[in-house]
Amino acid sequence: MNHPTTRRTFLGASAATAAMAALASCTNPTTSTQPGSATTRIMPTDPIIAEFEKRRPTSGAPVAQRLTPAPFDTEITGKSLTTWGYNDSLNAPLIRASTGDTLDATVANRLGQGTSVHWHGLALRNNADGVQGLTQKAIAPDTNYGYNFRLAHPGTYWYHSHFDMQRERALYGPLIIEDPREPLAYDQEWVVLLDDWLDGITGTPEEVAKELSRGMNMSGSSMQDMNQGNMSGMDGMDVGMKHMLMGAKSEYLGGDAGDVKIPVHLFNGKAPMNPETLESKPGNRIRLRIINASGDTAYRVGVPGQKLTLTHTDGFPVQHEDADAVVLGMGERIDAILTVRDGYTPVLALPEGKKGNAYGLIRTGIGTAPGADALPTSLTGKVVDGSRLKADESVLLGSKAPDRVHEMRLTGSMEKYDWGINGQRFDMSNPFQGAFDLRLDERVQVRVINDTHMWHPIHLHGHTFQLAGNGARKDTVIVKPEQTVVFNFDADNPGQWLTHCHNAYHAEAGMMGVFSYIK
Ligand SMILES: [Cu+2]
Repeated sequence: MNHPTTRRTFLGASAATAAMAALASCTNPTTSTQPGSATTRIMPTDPIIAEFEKRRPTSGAPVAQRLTPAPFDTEITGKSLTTWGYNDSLNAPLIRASTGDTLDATVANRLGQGTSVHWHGLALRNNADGVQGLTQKAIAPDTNYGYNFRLAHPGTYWYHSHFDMQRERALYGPLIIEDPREPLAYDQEWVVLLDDWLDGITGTPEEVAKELSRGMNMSGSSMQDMNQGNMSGMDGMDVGMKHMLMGAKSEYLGGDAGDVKIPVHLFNGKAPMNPETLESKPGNRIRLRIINASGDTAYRVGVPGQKLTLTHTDGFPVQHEDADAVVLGMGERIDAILTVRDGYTPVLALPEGKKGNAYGLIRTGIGTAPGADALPTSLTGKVVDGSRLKADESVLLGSKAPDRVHEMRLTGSMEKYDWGINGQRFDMSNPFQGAFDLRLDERVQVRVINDTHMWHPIHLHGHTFQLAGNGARKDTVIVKPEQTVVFNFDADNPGQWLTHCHNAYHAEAGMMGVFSYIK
């Protein structure tokens, strides 16, 4: 056991303690000094955060939203279960605003444990970023917490809990920021959230994370469990591996596709036996806003026999590109235009390297709805993901030599399940160890080097970087095994910003770090 405390820091009761420790520096609100160094960090409570907020565009219009995270009863594939969600639903409220509006969200925590809400993809004020332990203390049970911040950029975003494994239940929802000067022409919109679901069906996310943390080797705690008979009824290589998925292969992702056995995939909270249906008319142009909210599954999304015109990734416009299918890693978003044909049109999401599907149907009034079994099991032809698209001219960063270059090596293995960054597993009680320091107004280049045998969707909070070579502006990017992805961003949003793999189980295991503005 290399880091016996790492998991404890993330899980359960000790999380609040870790949050307190990390925010202890807030007694001196503007500085956090590492032992043995004179580094002064711009903390979320620094007055500069409010100063920068005033510079953001404002419409003066508030958008109020109450979110109540709580347990609720629901049904998935005919099975009754209790899970956690916002406002008692698998479909959390769709928050819709315009650029420049101020989001005024009240979170009424009824979970019986701490929580926080992260607004994924937004370049927002640091103290509203929702990372308990880094930008705020956890919201205590039975208390309310207010998030209030300006929405600076239009696009397709989402929000989710950033506390332990809570996002792996239904604690996530869409956040759409309209552009008052929208250049894209379309008749209808369909916001699509995809999720890999297991809670209450094969186990709980915490049970899965616990099992995976033991790694693939049959030593240590797995062997102890066997000796104690905890794994009775299982045999052979399945011993201790109720949830770990072996041999999930995706050529597109460069090998191993995922770690977890997923019993059902959801399209807007609906399993394939009862798909969501959108009413439309032939010839309508539908803007699909597709969000991968899953924990361990990349989805290949397409409409069999039709092309999608890809227009945005992670909220930002790209040079339009037609494709037969698009792959989304966890946390990624794609906007696409689809022209509706007569009859039923399935929007199909196939989990890379895994069984099953998720889909929704567009209906124009004639024909018969296809069943889940009648849909194709593959989507081929031209297949792309956001990392292969080019930024629209309007959002190019502009060429500038980097002031600072950071190397971010992705490390770890399935054998030990010791996912980390630069060989270190993140510890929220010591968040600045190994931090990527940067200063305001710098052009920062990040070289993400995947030293592992698995792909990772790497996410940066508070910024939208640009992939090298005039690539797309993104906040989450697929990095394949042994691949190096280079991106640049402008350090224009002071504070402390998490970066992490958006595989929930990899992040939990320690593949996280901090981009830390220093003075
Ligand atoms: Cu990962």
